[in-house]
Amino acid sequence: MHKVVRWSTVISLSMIFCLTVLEAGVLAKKKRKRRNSQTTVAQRSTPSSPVILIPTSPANDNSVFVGNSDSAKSAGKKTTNRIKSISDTPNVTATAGQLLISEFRVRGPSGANDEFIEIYNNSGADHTVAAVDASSGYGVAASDGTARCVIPNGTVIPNRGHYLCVNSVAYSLASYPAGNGTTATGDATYTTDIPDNAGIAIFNNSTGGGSFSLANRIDAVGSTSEANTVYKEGPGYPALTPFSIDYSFYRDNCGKSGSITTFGLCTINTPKDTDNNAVDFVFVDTNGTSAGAGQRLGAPGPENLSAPIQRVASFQLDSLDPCVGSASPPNRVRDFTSDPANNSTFGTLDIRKTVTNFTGGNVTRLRWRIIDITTFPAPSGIADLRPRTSNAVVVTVDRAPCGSGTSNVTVQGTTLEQPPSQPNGGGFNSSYSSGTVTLATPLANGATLDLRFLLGIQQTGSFKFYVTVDALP
Ligand SMILES: [Ca+2]
Ligand SMILES: [Ca+2]
Ligand SMILES: [Ca+2]
Repeated sequence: MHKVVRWSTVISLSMIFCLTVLEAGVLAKKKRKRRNSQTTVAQRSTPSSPVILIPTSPANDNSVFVGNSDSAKSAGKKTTNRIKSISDTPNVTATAGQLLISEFRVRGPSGANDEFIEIYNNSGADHTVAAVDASSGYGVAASDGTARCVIPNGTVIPNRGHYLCVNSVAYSLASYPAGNGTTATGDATYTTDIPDNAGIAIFNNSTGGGSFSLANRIDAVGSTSEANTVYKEGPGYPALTPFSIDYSFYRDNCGKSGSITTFGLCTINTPKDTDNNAVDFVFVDTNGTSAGAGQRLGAPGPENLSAPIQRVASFQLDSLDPCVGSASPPNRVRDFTSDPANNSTFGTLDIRKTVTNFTGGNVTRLRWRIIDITTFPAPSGIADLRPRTSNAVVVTVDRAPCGSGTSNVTVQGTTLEQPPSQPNGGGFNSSYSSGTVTLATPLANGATLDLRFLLGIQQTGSFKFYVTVDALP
């Protein structure tokens, strides 16, 4: 039903690339020392209105990205030097907003039981689960008042880490990549269907009954058709027509509520919780289906305890070739070859970057999450981009000191992570893996990786593309 693929018009491309606050400096003062990039951010001219269209070459590079030099480096040092406390403090029960339902669905291609509920640690520190009462942990319940999962007392959810609760009757995303040799299997499972559009909440206890109350609620999400206000925040997300599609609702982690047409930097890079489900959650599916809660191409990305963790502050993303602008080859390459079979009717946009690890230690797993993009169904004048898998290429670059000779470097490809199958290409909330970073071949602290992000173009126009980085030591 609802086919996504509609190739339209022509215009060209321009872009915004992103991650946190990053590469902003590159735009305004690309040849200045990295040290200055952070301060440049505020001064740089952001495309709050659609960028000027240029017919043949993508100009107006507003690439933003992850990590910034000084902050990244200092973050790495702090990590290295931190002395762990040896005092034995009691675990403290999570309060409202410290854990979030960060992504979920209550139906999928395998039917009504193809469900998952992802919990995110938003507390700013590792969290050890400790029920407020004598019960066994935190209950994750649907609005029928029945717990589907309990996160057991003593479970440690790392800062910015996740816990995944799945319906084992029909959950279909267990093979989505997670950590090293692990996939997105449930940390806990259940077998009782959650009705379409029913609310879900996490409580500070698993006692249930009257203990599943507003006062004991840590977070909730429900639709406009959910009657029990304990199980939603605000009026609720727009109720869905229950199609069995590969969809999810995930929390906005850019600050634009999933808008395809809003340009400018992302204002956040972690899940948003304003206690208003209608603006905090973004609906995506792999066909760009209109199901009642907004329409945008994208993919579910369930994350469990083993999944890599967002480390934007500990990486720096620079242009592959620092001696030319980030919108110019070899940093950005526009290929006009039409390739409809690969969602590239108007060719491709190839973005090349150099990432530096400032985590303070080895990185053994690296992936990139798309938090903002122009994609289907973009209106005329705005690019419809389709993230796709790429292979390694050898590229000639100039590097500091500029003008004193070139060298050839291998730019590693990135893999669009599946399942779910993304025959139309990736979109919002899809992820790319840097497959050369592994346990056997880690990226050392201070080391760099040259990599590329390949985007098919189904409609030309102004564009934006922002990612965050997830990593494991
Ligand atoms: Ca269901
Ligand atoms: Ca909340
Ligand atoms: Ca997720």
